[in-house]
Amino acid sequence: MESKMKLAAKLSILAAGLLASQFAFAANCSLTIDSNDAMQFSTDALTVDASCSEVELTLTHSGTLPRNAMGHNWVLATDADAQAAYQDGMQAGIDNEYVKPGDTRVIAYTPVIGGGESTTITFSLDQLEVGGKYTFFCSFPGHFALMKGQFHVTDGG
Ligand SMILES: [Cu+2]
Repeated sequence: MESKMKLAAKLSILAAGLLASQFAFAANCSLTIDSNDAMQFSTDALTVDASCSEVELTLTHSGTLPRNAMGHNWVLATDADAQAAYQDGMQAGIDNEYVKPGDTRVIAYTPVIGGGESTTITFSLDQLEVGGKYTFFCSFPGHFALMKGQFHVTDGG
């Protein structure tokens, strides 16, 4: 009798865990990407579901170099706009997080962080289309060549 109850309790915990993980998986609205002292992002592709009302993105920097030497940010633009937004961002300087103030080509961006730091932003997918061509990149001067990737919006529903 006692063991049956224990089993039932275990099963219900397992079921709750499965439900929670399936829910989190279905709505892929939370992203984490790491950066390092070797001028690299941890991935070259990120995917979110179009049903996300907001995307939460966390950028971490697992290196040790300071923000002004090996700082990284995460900037999102269309493939077509990315290069120009990067060029203008570099010019804007670190005080502007290497993003031109008011740049409408920039869909979302994080501040520039140094080694050991992390930053989290949330942004809406209102401006983005399923299957659109989007590039994420770091706009720290000289980093664009190595630090970029594709951002996909999928219709998982
Ligand atoms: Cu960088």
